[in-house]
Amino acid sequence: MFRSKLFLGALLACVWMQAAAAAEFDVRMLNHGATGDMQFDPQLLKVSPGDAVHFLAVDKGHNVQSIDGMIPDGATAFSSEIGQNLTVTFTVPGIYGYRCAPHGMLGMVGLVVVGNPANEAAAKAAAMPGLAGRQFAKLFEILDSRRTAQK
Ligand SMILES: [Cu+2]
Repeated sequence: MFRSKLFLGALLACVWMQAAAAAEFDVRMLNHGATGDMQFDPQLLKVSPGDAVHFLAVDKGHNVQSIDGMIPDGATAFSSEIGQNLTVTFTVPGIYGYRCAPHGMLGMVGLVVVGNPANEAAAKAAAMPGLAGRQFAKLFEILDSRRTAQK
């Protein structure tokens, strides 16, 4: 009896710690970003499974939506209304590519990396063409360079 109570206590402590450890991040939708017009800020964000990301419609006329083939298996696609905030809690590890529907083709895209990006090759292959594809290529390069720097 004592042992089962101890076990339950330990279990509850774990659940509580996980809840407490979940972090929150902001990604802003902007008309004028740090390196150009129509950008998410930050464009590349690394989080841990269970963390929440608030996509904030700071400037109107934008939205955020995941791109088919650029999210891990088992993850739920997400999409916001134009000009609305959206909070996404990322539970499934992997890379998530997303875009603004009106401006994705102009390069208004971004990546959220949740824990281990096991679907990186698939996400790269599914990236959009044109300016969006070039932007994604840049973000994947930054991701690579950070990984190299950590070694
Ligand atoms: Cu936009």
